Amino acid sequence: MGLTALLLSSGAVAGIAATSSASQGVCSAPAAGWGSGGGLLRLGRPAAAQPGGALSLGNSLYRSNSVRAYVPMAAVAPPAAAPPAAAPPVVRSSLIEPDGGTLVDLVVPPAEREARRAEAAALPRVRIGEIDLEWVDVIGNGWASPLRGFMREEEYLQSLHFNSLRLEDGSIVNMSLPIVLAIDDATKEAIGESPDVALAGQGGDLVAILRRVQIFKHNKEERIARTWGTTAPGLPYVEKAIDPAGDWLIGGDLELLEPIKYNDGLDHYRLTPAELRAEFDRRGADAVFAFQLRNPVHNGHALLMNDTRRRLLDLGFKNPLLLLHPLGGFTKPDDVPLDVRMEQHKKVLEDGVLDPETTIVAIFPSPMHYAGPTEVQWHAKARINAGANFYIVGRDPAGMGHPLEKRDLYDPDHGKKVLSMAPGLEKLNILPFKVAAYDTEQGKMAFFDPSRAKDFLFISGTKMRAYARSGESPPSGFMCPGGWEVLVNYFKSLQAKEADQQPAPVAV
Ligand SMILES: *[C@@H]1O[C@H](CO)[C@@H](O)[C@H](O)[C@H]1NC(C)=O
Ligand SMILES: CC(=O)N[C@H]1CO[C@H](CO)[C@@H](O)[C@@H]1O
Repeated sequence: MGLTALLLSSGAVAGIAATSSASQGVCSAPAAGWGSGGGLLRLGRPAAAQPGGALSLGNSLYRSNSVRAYVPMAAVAPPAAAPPAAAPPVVRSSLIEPDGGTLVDLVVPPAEREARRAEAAALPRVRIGEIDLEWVDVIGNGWASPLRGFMREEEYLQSLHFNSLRLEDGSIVNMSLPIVLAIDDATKEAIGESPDVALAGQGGDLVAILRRVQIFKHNKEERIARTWGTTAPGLPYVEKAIDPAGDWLIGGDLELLEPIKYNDGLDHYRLTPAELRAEFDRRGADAVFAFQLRNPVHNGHALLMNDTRRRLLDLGFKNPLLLLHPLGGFTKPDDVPLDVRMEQHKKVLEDGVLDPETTIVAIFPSPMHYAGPTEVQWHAKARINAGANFYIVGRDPAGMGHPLEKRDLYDPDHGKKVLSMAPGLEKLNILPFKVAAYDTEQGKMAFFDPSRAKDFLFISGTKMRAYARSGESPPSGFMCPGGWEVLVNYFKSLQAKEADQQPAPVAV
């Protein structure tokens, strides 16, 4: 194991969150001891899992913000040289092992599909919702490895209470979010004593078989309180997927009758963990740094991602690749929708803000919980399974504004602190990472310089919306013109929709 968390802070990442939380756009001073000026870049022992790699990065902590702090690291031996171009491609075991050692793949092989479908047709049927289907995709393709189905009670309790699962061999893997399927009384009744059930989509189409099922009580309040740390009304996932759900949970082993397709024109972006691993190998990556996001990419993000790559090169890696990994499942209604974000990301690559040669854009199919530090562990864990060995974490990952009060639901620094303290990660080096914001002096996104704080502008998602609505452009250099145009069109279409929804004046 060796996932390395690249811990970034406020600025660029904060500046894009499309929420209206109280501290949006404010550059909060980082807690003492965590480097002055921003976030932390944490580097692990990346070459350990690599054949022939002799890179040892040591265990000391670098908490100073000085660039010199990480210079000694460049002195260590570089990773094993890549094979000459003419040599046949080396089959790698990959950069980092999936949790539990093997990548889970629960899609029935094509030759067996017909028989399995016929079997499914005769089983009691559970109608699943859109978010459940996203979880079927997530589990089926191994994002949640070693989980092989919706959680039974034992797994549910471990996830809820320990944020992890103990495997048969005694080893422990993270699982900070319970992945469960709820059913109502009538469905429970219909299943009766059947050991297996079929899962059907909203249109009645058979999707999967759930085997050796176990049905147990769905204590919603307890689940919500333990996952979110609050039962305040207005939590988006709770309102969408838990409040309306049944009072029972059904766990079991999943078998997908075929790969899930969304048919939204974006399926080519939905690379499975196995496909991503193959792509990293094909491109000869010797490090992969994942960036989870659910917002448009601005130049501050690009600056951080470029800088991360440069640091990895400085450390001796020859071909670090960026996995730009937008979340594609459920998001709250005021987030920018997936199709618009993908269009925007495409423009960012076309406009050369990120280098297409060293960037892979793919969709992470998980639904969003907005459960802050609890959820960020899930986001990191899933990327281990996809083969990323570096993980970038910014300010307030997976957080949102408090639904009732004018403050963030979670301390914006807790996500990165929790990741940096996750058991098993303590033998890592911590490197400072600076904050990026719009530098009005230079007229571009730049690393924040506290000595001339007044020159820096933090552009929040809310501010972006305001620019787009008023037809005003953000300062040039904030986002590439192609990417900005995509957003303007989206925000304008929203405005038009809202205008349509205004109640028509009633004649008296
Ligand atoms: C990031 O790197 C690419 C490729 O080297 C470059 O074209 C682009 O301008 C850089 N972006 C930023 C924001 O620095
Ligand atoms: C990313 C992360 O938090 N990984 C940890 C998951 O849990 C195991 C077992 O506690 C740790 O070894 C990992 O470091």
